[in-house]
Amino acid sequence: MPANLTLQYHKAEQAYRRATTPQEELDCLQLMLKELPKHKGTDKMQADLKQKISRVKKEISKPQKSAVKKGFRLQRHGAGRAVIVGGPNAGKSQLLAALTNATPEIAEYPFSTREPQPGIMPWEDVVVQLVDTPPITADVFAPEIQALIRGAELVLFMLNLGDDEGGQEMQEAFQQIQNSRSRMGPETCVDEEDIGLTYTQTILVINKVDLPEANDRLEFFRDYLDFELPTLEISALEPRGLEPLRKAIYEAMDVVRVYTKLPNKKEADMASPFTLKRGQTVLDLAELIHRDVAKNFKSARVWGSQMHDGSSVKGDYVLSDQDIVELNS
Ligand SMILES: Nc1nc2c(ncn2[C@@H]2O[C@H](COP(=O)(O)OP(=O)(O)O)[C@@H](O)[C@H]2O)c(=O)[nH]1
Ligand SMILES: [Mg+2]
Repeated sequence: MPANLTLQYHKAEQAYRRATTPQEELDCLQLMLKELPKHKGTDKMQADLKQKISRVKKEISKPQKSAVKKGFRLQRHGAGRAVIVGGPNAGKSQLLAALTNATPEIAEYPFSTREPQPGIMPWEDVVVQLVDTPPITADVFAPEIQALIRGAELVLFMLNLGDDEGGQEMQEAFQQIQNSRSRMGPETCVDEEDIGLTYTQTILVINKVDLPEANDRLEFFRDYLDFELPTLEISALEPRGLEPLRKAIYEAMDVVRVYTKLPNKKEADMASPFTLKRGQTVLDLAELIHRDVAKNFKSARVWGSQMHDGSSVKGDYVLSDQDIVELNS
C-alpha cells in the first residue's frame, strides 16, 4: 500500500538527513511521526520512527557515549555537500586536494585517510562542501560514511584506473553501499514503502585517466560497470576533466543564488549571495535570514530574469537564480 506521504513529511525527512546535532534529529523525527499518515500501510514506518526517536533521546541523555559519534557530524557549509567515496587508493584525497582548499594526506598505501575530512570548493560566487572519506572495502564500511552518504546532496563514487584490482575494489565498495540503508542512485529519493531506506544522487568518477594503462583497464572494468550512473572521467593528479566535474557538483546542489538589498540602499549586497533550494520562495528566504524577518514580512521587490525590474511580489514567489530581492516589512 503506498504510504501517501505529505509534502511536510518529505520536508521533515529532508531536514532529518541534514541534521547536524542529535537535538535537530529528534525535532525532525518527531515532526515526521506527526506528519506520517496513520493507516495499516504505515505501521512499520511508525514503529521504525518510534524506535529512532527513542534511540536519539537516549543519545541526548547520555552525552559522553555520543561524543565519538558526534565528531563525525560535520558542520554543513555553503550551498550543499558532496561526499567522496570508494575503494582504497582511488584518489579520493587527491580529488579533495584538487578541488578544495583542504590539504589531506595523499599516499600510495591504503587507509591513509582515517576520518572524514571536509574541504570547501569555490564555484563562481558560492561554495560547496566536499567531504573525503576512508576507503570502503569488503571488510570495512564505517557507519559515519553511511551517514554522510545519506545526508549529502551528491555522492562522488570513485573508480581507480591505477591498479588492476581497481574494478574489483570498486565492486566491493559498491556492494557494501548498496547493501546498506543509505544507497546510491541516479537521483536522490526516499523509499516510500520502507522508511530509512534512502538513495543519494551519485556520479561515477573514473580517476587516473592520465596513466598509459588507463584505457585498457577501463575496457576490462566495463564488466563491473553494469549500474546506471552518470559518469565523468578525470585525472585528479594531472589535473584533467575537473571543470566539468566542478560544474556537475554545483548543479547537483540544485540551488539558486539570491542577493538581498535593503530598502534604503541603492545597491544590493552582491558579494555574498544566499543559496536556496530550487523551488523555494521569498518567504523561505525571509526565514533563512531570521525568524522575525519572516514574521514581519509584507511584500518584496524582485529584480531578475523572471521579473520586471523591481516588481512587487508576495511571499509565495518562487526565486530564480541570481534574483535580487528587497524584503519589506
Ligand atoms: N597517476 C595518477 N595518480 C593519482 C591520481 N589521483 C591519485 N593518484 C595517486 O594515487 C595514490 C592514492 O591517492 P589518494 O588520494 O591518497 O587515494 P585515496 O586512498 O582514495 O584517498 C597516491 O599516490 C596519488 O598520488 C591521478 O589522477 N593520476
Ligand atoms: Mg585518502
